[in-house]
Amino acid sequence: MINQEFHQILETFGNILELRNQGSDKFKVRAYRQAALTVQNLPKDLTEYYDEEKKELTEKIPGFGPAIQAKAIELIETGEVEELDKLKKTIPAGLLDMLEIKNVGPKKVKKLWKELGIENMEQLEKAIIDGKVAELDGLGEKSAEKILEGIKNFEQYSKRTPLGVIYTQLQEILKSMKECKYVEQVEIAGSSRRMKETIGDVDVLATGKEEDHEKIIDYFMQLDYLDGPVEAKGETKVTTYLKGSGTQIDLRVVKPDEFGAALQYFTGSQAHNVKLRGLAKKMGLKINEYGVFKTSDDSKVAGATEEDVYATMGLTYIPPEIRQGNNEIDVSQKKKIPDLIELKDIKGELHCHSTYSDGKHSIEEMAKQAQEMGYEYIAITDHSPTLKIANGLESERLLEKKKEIDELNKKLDIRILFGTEVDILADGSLDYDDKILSEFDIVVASVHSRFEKDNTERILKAMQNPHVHIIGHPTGRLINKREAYSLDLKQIYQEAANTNTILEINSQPIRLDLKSNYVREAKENYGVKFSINTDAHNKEGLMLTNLGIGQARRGWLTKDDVINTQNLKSLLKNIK
Ligand code: DGT
Ligand code: CA
Ligand code: CA
Ligand code: ZN
Repeated sequence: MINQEFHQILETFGNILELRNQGSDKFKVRAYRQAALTVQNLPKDLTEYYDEEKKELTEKIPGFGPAIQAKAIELIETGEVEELDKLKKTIPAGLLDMLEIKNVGPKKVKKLWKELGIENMEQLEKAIIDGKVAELDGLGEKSAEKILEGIKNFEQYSKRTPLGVIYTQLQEILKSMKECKYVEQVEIAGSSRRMKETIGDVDVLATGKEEDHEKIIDYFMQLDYLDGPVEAKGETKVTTYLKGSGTQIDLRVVKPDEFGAALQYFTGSQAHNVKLRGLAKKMGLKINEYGVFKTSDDSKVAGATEEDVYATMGLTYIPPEIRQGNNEIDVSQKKKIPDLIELKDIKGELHCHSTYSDGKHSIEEMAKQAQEMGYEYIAITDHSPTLKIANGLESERLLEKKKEIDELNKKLDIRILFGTEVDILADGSLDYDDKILSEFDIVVASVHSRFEKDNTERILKAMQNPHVHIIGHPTGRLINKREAYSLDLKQIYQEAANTNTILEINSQPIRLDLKSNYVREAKENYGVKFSINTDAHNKEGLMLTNLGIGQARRGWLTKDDVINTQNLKSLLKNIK
């Protein structure tokens, strides 16, 4: 985390200096940018370079002059860089926000600021609508429109938190709430329960005796994971914020005989609830957060459990992840809801990194972690050489790695597969030749460059290579950061099916790529198979699989659709 933080700090230094542009700053700007890039690609955590006794960095990091070195040490020791706060005060605060807009860099911000006096996003939006931005030299109608689109995206994104960022915290909250003696039942509802990839706010629902409701609210309020102002506190509801992300969190306390109905209602999605209400109406029923009632005499027919709520409407249970307002209600009426995949079905990991490329832990440490998690196998898929920034492997080191794996396999109770994440190059060829590729047990092929281009041909060609088993993070999107590159998905699905190439569901919180609606289409219309991978760069990262499982369930996948639910023997037999 600290590398990312320092990267951001150095970027901001560079950006502010460029915006102020006082002649002599030019070289400093470049130095900060270079250093920012270096930090992002360091093979180890910055803290690991720090000698606590000598109060200095133990290794010389390329591009770190004395000034940047000092800032790194200050960040490690104090958690902040004081000079940055001072520097920030020298420009209007809104300028840095404007840099967050897609397609807007320091040059544009500076122009907008100097020539039109624009100091924040609201002023920028207004100036675009007024046509002033389009008139600027070097901008024009088209780029003004692009910026406006970027502002809209920024606003939409910046309010939502990636689920993975708060997922563990939510599990902790749930656990603590269950320990409260006044709480009879508690669940996280809303989009978090549906495992949506980003969360607007978190909805917690609890029940207990009516006289205990306020005590439950008070207990919740003193939990360690909450922070910030209390927006509203009533007898049955409180609104506050999560520590860290600042995401809003609501707790509602309801009566025990209404818990199921409330859980159903507040789990949503809204679109699902609308369809459910429509069905209820047709059946002479009325459904709301208090229960299911007969329209004729208002008598209550369900409410205590979610299962009852669905059953009174002639429905089998619908898992939260697929309550999206598609056809899940029809399918449930026909009793055809599939047995969705669960975390316990996963038998191994097929995409992760070790210290042989940009991972933090050794092959042995990664393997032991996987073993502890009950896995049967783990493929260590380090980067190929092209991705120099991530310390890709040259062929001598491959032999070394292979040997290390062979040795470890003799002594460990988990099978380590010799793998690679090979770069798909610009022309769709791969970064290792076929001879080398044939040596690997598992080959994941991924795009790590040319995100602005259409990458259909490139990926099709990679899938046609007989040695490629899996396409890693197929669309390249980064939630809140980067759109997917352009792809003709239908062609990709078709070719994946034709060539028996697996598409990855990458569990990284900001990737979750392939996303769930694509997953469902690829499965149902093309028969594509998937692998749920973590792309872990340290051993803790191996535990992100539950996020990928969430995406897979949202995409209606069962155990049979996912290759790493198979035991090692059938896995090796069934991959191409
Ligand atoms: P979010 O918070 O934007 O990530 O998404 P949700 O789904 O958690 O939405 P939220 O927090 O506004 O409401 C939680 C659930 O409560 C929602 O999924 C369905 C239900 N709900 C809330 N307001 C309405 C409403 O006006 N109509 C209907 N039908 N359901 C609602
Ligand atoms: Ca919510
Ligand atoms: Ca809410
Ligand atoms: Zn990777």
